[in-house]
Amino acid sequence: MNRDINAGSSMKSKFILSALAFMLSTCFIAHPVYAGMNVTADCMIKSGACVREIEQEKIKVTFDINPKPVSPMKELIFSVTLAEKGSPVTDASVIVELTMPGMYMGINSPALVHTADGRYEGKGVIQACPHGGKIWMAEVKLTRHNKTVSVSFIFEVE
Ligand SMILES: [Cu+2]
Repeated sequence: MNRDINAGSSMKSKFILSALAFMLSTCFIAHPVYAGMNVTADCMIKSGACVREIEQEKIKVTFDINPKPVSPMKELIFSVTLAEKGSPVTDASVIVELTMPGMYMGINSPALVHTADGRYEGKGVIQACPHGGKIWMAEVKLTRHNKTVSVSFIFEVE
């Protein structure tokens, strides 16, 4: 009789232990899994601005985010400097569309305004990712003479 009770309670505690282990493992394993999690940054924003050229338009786009390190839930200044054959482009409308590769994080498109010499600036905030993702894409869209062209920068937040 006594023996049976002991066997029963040890079975029960084994079950509780394995349930706990399962819960812990899903917690650690499931957390970073989302489509797009293997996308890697092509713009090392922590080391400085990134430069890319829009080939058809021959426009050089210099993109930066400050202050560094770039962290979520902090006010950030997005800046874009445009040059066409070495001359500043001062007549563009510029927005930065912020998205996470493979995850819908809402719409976040700070508008930038021209400050001087082809430099456009705007304030924005990068949301905290509920899945722990740190890779974001900034699509810089510039409109000039009723034509919109864009270039993307993939970067990592701290
Ligand atoms: Cu996310």
